[in-house]
Amino acid sequence: MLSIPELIKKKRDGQTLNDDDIRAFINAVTSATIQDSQTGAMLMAIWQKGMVATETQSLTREMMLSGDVMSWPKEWAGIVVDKHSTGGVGDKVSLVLAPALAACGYKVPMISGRGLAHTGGTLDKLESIPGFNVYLTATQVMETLSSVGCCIVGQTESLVPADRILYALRDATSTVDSLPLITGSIISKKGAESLNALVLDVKFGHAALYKDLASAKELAHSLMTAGNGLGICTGAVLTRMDVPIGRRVGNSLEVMESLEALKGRGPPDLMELVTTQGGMLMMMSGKVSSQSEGSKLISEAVTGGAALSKFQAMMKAQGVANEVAQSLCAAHADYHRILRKAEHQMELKTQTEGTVRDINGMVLAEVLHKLGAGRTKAGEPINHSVGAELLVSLGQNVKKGVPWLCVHYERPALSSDQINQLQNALTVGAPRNDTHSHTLVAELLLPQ
Ligand code: IUR
Repeated sequence: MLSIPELIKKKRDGQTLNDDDIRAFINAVTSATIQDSQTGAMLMAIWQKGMVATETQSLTREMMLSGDVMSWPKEWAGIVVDKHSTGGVGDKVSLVLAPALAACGYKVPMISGRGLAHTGGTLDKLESIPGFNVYLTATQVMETLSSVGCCIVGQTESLVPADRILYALRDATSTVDSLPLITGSIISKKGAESLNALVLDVKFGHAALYKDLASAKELAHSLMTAGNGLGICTGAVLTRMDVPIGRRVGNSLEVMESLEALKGRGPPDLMELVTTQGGMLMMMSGKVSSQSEGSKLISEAVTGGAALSKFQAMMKAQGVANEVAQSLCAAHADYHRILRKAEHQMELKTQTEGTVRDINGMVLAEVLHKLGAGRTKAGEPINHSVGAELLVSLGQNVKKGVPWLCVHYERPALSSDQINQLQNALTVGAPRNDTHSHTLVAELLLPQ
């Protein structure tokens, strides 16, 4: 067996690591028998030389096996599913899709992350609901899946420990943006959920990790190959991420919009993402013969109220008081009775008349982040009530001086620079009679 310096040299010199090499590296990481400097050097060698598909496969498997791998009752064979998004602004798809899938008879052991940089995290959003506990034990996960069908939880200490160690060192060594390292990190965690089917929402655009369709597609293929290699039927949807999803951005505002969606009043772009991904999972798991048939069932689970009931039951199973869960799910809920409203609201007005051509999600996210909606370092506190509501939609004709954005903020107030940045996020162009076309879903990739 090669020593750690020999393994680093092998990768550094551009040779292909075999299964034993990768197992030795990951075992050393997990057991802390490797120095951080050595791990950092290996990460940089991987960043520079890349990995062939067999290496990425092996890395993903060994990372998955570095901790507990969940196991499910035999009766659940074929129905354990999940989704993953590479991160968007206003992306609240999980909050609607997980309960919709549960309503369609699936088991969804969703392990989500926290927000970092400009993208929000599902766990942070859920924690804006008083009492919501994202840390369930393995037994509690099993109980919640048995009784409700879905849960949304954080990664525990014992699940893919190698990823936690590697992720921190990737951050410290500028090796986050490596295709094999991203693939290993994302898919090892999905592998540990012992899924039957997985759908990936791989985003591209100016508010996404990957800016263009071609590079997003490359990531999608890498993730799909690794997922399918672990025996998970894995498909992907490539979606545009320029304009925020839905009309609300910020943790508690997004919970409100998700609840509205679960009451059948969701914005069309959010619902398109939910039904597309749900439809793909239903087809991939063999329950329906086409994606559109699956999408229709997901849509019915939402409009008929079954998904809302699942969300309510999930909240209760994850620590939310019965009265709170019930109030939030009431047909005409007074959300701010339960979800704290920011102390201040400010409306920004359009500066010209015309057609809304762009609302830059990245700029919006960056300003909200600075106002306290996001964090720069893991573990930092965030302010759940900071966020923004879009008051106009893409393609809408607007007059000069009408409110287009309502910012929810707390002290200190927005600087004039921040107000300018937000004003520049809106592009209003010459009025056109044709309806603005903005196709969200660029392409579906199905497993072979
Ligand atoms: N999310 C993950 O779980 N891992 C990664 O490496 C990235 C996002 I980038």
